[in-house]
Amino acid sequence: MSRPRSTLVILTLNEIEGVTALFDRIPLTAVDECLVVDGGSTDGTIEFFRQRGLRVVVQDVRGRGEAFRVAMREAQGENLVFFSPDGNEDPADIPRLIAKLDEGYAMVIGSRFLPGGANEEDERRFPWRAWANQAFTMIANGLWGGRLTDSINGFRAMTRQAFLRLNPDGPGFVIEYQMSIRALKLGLPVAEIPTREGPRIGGRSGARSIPTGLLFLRYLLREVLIGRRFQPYHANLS
Ligand SMILES: Nc1nc2c(ncn2[C@@H]2O[C@H](COP(=O)(O)OP(=O)(O)OP(=O)(O)O)[C@@H](O)[C@H]2O)c(=O)[nH]1
Ligand SMILES: [Mg+2]
Repeated sequence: MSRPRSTLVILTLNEIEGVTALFDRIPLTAVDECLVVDGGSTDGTIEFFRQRGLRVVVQDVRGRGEAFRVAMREAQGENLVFFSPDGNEDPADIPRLIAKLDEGYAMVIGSRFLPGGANEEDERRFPWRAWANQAFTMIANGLWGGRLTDSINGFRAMTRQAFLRLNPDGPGFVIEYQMSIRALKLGLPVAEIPTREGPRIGGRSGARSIPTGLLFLRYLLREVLIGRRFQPYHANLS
């Protein structure tokens, strides 16, 4: 059985305001499959998508890290794009991420720090968060020989094969950083394209700065200690 070429994975937890504002701009026709992975919304987000005929998988275990693992099991496409409809990401960039993947990259990350990119929310409201982000990226580049500018951004696309090889097992918001680090460890071809992060549309941020920063430090140390001793995800590796 041949797989669909591309899957758009929409990640949500109580994101009804963003979803309502952005839904019509999500380029569903640019992908072959669309899957919503929801962390247990109680604000109507799940019903919103189901009413529009989209498949929604509700997580048994909460957290953004777990959402990626659900996508690893459920998404069928050869290429996967992850999109968070909270206002931070521009749906118009979805086809640009896919197009870059088609050039032969294993992973394409939306970067807020490349020329042409922007990090409006953090620059205005949380400048220290932008500095911390860049420090974590510099550390990953230094330790594993990368040239990334935004290793932690969630707006990204990757091939199914790359995703399964990275087999991210981290919790919460460290999952993207872990995937970037592992891609560098394996020497996978990773590209970035500039993306502009706009302000949150509504709802609430799930990422609290200090606990998230400490989680990053813990998982950075763990990745240093385990080196390349992480196994590809086997169940679906085909
Ligand atoms: N499936 C799923 N999605 C989640 C979960 N937690 C957060 N999300 C979604 O992931 C996206 C990013 O979460 P945010 O809380 O905005 O994190 P952030 O972008 O780092 O923080 P802000 O700067 O405040 O926007 C949003 O679309 C959330 O709805 C979860 O447990 N499961
Ligand atoms: Mg956000």
